[in-house]
Amino acid sequence: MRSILLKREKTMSEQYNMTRRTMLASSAFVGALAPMLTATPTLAENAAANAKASPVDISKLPREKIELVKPPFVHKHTQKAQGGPKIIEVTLTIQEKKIVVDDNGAEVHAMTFDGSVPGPMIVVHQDDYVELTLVNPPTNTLQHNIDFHSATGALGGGGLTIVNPGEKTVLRFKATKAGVFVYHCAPPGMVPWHVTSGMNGAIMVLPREGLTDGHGKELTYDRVYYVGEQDFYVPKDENGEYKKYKTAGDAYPDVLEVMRTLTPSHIVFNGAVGALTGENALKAAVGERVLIVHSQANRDTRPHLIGGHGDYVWATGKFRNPPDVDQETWFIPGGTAGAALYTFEQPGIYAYVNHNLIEAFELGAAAHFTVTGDWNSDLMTSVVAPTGT
Ligand SMILES: [Cu+2]
Repeated sequence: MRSILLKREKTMSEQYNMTRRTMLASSAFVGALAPMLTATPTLAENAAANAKASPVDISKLPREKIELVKPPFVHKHTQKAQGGPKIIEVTLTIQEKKIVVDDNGAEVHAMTFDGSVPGPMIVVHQDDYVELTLVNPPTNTLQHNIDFHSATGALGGGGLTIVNPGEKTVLRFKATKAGVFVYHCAPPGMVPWHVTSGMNGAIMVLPREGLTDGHGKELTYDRVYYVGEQDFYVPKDENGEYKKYKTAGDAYPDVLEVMRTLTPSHIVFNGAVGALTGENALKAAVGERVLIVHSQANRDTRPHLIGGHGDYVWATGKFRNPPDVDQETWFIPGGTAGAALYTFEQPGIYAYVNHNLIEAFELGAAAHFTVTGDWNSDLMTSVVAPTGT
């Protein structure tokens, strides 16, 4: 028994790495994941074969090009679909870049879609086709791809989109399920490293008729914000200072060691501690209906709006389910995006947090809403101001 306990099983990453090396050496390989790994190119081949065998004539569908914007903002879109399904063209350019993730200068060699953590949110309607151009510029050093949780087949597109530096690829998938979904990089052997280096984002697939409460009532929003929660694993030196590295590759062995503790050094909203607080606070006005989309590609989270509520909440983000109403805190499992709709009723500064309060206040998972408007004394009033007894 003891020897079994001491003999650590190979991790998924190690098996992937071993298999990749073995595959490169063109020799036979063993391991529990071997069938899955050999299946990857087969999946890609199957997808290509199926596409040839039963072509879908979408040549007459209108095309629309979307210019993505940096989170927490979301590109212009209509809440109800106008006309029939379209082919929505979008481009994501992968950027490997060093970012600073807190006020003390802790650095992460981030991997990003379009330069931001999280990547931009894409909005389409159910049954639209998403035609994504994924660009890996020659200035990058690593192989990447993209797995859309909203897509069907070929590892969410991951099996068809592996791009080396200097390459690009175009993937088209049909958005058949309505909801908010995570997308993330998932290159063989390095999935969690890329995801926890910032390489994730979200897509919102709206029902063609827009959002409803599940009982026939239309739900619309005046503003939408995209909050991407990110756990980082920055190694420390013997003095407890965050270590700095020249490249992502240099950092990898130490980062992997921290990752295996499952103890993040930072848990932040939109790439850094304070990225959505103070001057960068999200804005709203009393009476405005605000949709907050919140994704976490790797770890569970529990959003809470201090002093407010989730009027309508799709905690796991899928719009064919009726939303929960009047929520205080909602649970979003790792690898999921959720959505909450709230009409602000009081002015002031609200903190929007991960209500593991240690993660919010000590590690960074907090944002602010600055809300303008008139105070409603019926909802709350100070009867006796704090005073000496
Ligand atoms: Cu990647």
